[in-house]
Order: sequence, then structure tokens, then C-alpha cells
Amino acid sequence: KGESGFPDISALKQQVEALRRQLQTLQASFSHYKKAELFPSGQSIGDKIFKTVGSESNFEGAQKMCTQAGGQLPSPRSAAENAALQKLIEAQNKSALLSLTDTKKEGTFIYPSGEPMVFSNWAPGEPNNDGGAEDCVEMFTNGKWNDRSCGEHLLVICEF
Ligand code: 293
Ligand code: CA
Repeated sequence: KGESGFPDISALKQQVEALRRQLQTLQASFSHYKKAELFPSGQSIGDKIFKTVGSESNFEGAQKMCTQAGGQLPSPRSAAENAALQKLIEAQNKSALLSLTDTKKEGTFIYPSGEPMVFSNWAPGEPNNDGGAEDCVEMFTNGKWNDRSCGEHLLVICEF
């Protein structure tokens, strides 16, 4: 407060202006770091980030890798998220595991949370539960999905 007993408005305005400039600097710096961090193994879509581990694993191992890193296996919930994930898979030229499984109830794919699938991009004729033993899901380099044995070693990508 100034001598008058009222808050010093001009001092407050100066403080707001200083904060606005600091925020602008921080935002510019953050987008610079983001660009470097995502290259070449990450894709950002909305508030979601997909990042390749680069190695291959079965479902159990892949799920562990992602959850230990504070993320989860990829759960593309829209065509835009599917396309972002496909970019990474295309770049690595390897099919990757998704988070979805129908282990609990054959033919009903759910996310790790137990929530039922809200978006899918199955290849023609899929899911076919080939050999009666396909409870996991892979994304092909063309972005289409196939149900696949959870024991297959596929590219690990995590979602954050
Ligand atoms: C069968 C028929 C193929 C199909 C394959 C996959 C395996 O072999 O056309 O591509 O199953 O669904 O996951
Ligand atoms: Ca299949």
C-alpha cells in the first residue's frame, strides 16, 4: 500500500507487465525444448505425447516399460491420434503394440483402465482372433489394426 492507504495500482501494473514478459520468454523456451525433445522419436497430438522406446517386447514387457516410465501403452482415441502414432510406426517401419486387450471377454477390447474401446481402425477382416489366441492389438505401418498374440515381440511405443 502507498501512503494514501490504497494499493499502488501503477506498481501492480508494472509487476503484471514483468510477469507477462517472463511468461512469453518461458513459452518460447518451452516450445524450443519441445521441438528438440520430440525429434526424432516423439509425436505430440493435443495434450498427448507418443514416444518410441525403440526396442521390441511382448505385451507384458511393453506394458511394464511404459507404466514404469509413468505412461501407458498407446491408446489412440481418434483418427488424429491414430495418424500421429502411425507417423512413428512408419518411421521405424515396424508394427507396434497398442494398449487394448480382449483377454477379459473375447471380442470386447478394453483400455488398461477397463474402459471399453471408443475408437478403432481395424484392417479388413480384423479382429479375427486367429488360432483362438489373439488378445492384443498391433498397429501396422499403414495405421490399420490387427489383433495379435500378446506373446509377439513388437515395437514398444508409450503414451504420456
Ligand atoms: C489369418 C488370416 C490372414 C490374417 C491373419 C492375422 C493374424 O492368418 O488374412 O492377416 O490371420 O489376422 O493376426
Ligand atoms: Ca488377427
